Amino acid sequence: MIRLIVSLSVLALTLTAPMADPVQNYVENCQECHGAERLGGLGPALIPQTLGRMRGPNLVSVIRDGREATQMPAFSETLSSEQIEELAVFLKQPLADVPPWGEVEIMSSRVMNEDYKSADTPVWSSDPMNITLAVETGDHHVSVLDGDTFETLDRFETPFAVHGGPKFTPNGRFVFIMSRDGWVQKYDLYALQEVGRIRAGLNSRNIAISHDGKWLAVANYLPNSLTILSTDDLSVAKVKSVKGKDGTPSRISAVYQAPPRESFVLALKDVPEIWEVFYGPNPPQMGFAHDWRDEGPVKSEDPFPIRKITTPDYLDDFFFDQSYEYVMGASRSGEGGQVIDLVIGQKTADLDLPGMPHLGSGITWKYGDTTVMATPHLKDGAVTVIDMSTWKTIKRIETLGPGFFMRSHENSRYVWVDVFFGPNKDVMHVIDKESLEIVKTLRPVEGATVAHVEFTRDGGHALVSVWEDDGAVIIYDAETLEEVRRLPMRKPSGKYNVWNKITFSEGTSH
Ligand code: DHE
Repeated sequence: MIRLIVSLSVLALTLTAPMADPVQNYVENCQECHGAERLGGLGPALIPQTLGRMRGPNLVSVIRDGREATQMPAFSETLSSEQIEELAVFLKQPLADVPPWGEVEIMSSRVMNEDYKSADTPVWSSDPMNITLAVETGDHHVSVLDGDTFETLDRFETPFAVHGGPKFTPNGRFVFIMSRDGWVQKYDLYALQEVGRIRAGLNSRNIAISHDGKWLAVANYLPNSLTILSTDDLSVAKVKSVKGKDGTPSRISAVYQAPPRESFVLALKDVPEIWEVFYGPNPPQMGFAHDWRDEGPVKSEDPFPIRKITTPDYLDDFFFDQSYEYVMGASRSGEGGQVIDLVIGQKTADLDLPGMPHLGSGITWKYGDTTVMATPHLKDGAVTVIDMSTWKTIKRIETLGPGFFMRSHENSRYVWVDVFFGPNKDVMHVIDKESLEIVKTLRPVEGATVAHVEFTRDGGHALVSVWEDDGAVIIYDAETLEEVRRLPMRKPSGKYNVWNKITFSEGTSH
């Protein structure tokens, strides 16, 4: 209790008294790398939107001890523990003003690699369709793996704190990678070189690439905008400020591509709406029942017209059926879900999805004469399996704790799901697609977080991350479930196989 009162009074003092000390300490020690407005520079942005997500070592210890393998030094010799605590409190304060981040600012952030030399054919001899990327968040790199030999073809530096799946051009040659600070990096897998990067937002959620590979949509929290980039040269094609039908500004929960509709579909975080942003030549002729309402009819001068659909609840994340007509959305409350029919622009079913489903990592497979969708839950030790023809839950598979990611492959009879949270974070369940039973529980490194799976192109091997700083990617035989090889890596997170991604394998999230 006494501790609580002391902390509250420290907090009150820090918030009410002018923050001369932490502000001054910021200017003297941090500003050079993290920017005058805490929006990043050489180092990442230091704002609550980014720091709130900070996992692992907390802010105070990073300031005190520095961050290994980065240019972040330790300040324990320069600042007292009290000053470090105060600085951490200051950094968690929201910015008083969010600076404009429109086309001009975005374009001026663009840095193209002057040494980049395009290669029309790969400079390596591996199967281009079996290249697999492993994101290493420990030191902000990506390893480019040959999916047959598991040799590393390249290991390149990414912007700080990559989040979400990288997106490949349809031919698998270029890949786009996004960081939480809104940087988008373009990398040429043939030439094994970075092409360039641009800061499309100040704090971003994820990216989606159009089915023709021409456009990249960047969903931002800060500012409330959707940035559309040309994939060719990363130039800005459009910045759309995001406001609901009634003018309420909103963050974007996530954006995904809907190839047959030639659109990007996004859910809004602060307004109960789904948006569809068309990039095709003449969307009204696609035969959809458009609900342009306050956007008015499609204007030919706007190459990216928006359709706004009101939803019964806010959507935090969502998933498409194979036809891309239906959107399965998770409600913010985490207590259920809804199915929105994009053709008629209305909710058509409710989903029994308690426990905060993580729909972004949902997958589908054929099950008898129907198709099922399965999703892990961030707050429940279960995987829910839903029949996509009736939208009914056909099974809840109990797991050893809440999970983040799941994966399968057309050629595999198994589904892999992790247990990301809690005492069993070191296990990976393997579920039989037919019996819907857990058939094996792997515990490759006792006590280490084990998460996220990706398959090789043929589904023959499954790559699993040991999500620790001195971690590894473990390669399993996907049939015998035996370990084949271990590749040491720095806190590997997601892995992404070119073929599985560009063909929209039903076993992978899109
Ligand atoms: Fe993610 C994908 C949202 C926290 C690692 N995460 C996604 C996607 C969304 C999302 C919408 C799909 C984007 C895509 O691929 O285009 N993530 C959220 C959250 O709302 C949440 C819960 C809170 C937040 O911090 O924003 C969250 N995510 C995390 C983490 O804490 C993880 C484990 C570590 C990290 O890097 O921040 C994490 N998310 C990932 C990864 C993917 C991802 C590795 C890509 C998975 C894939 O296989 O495609």
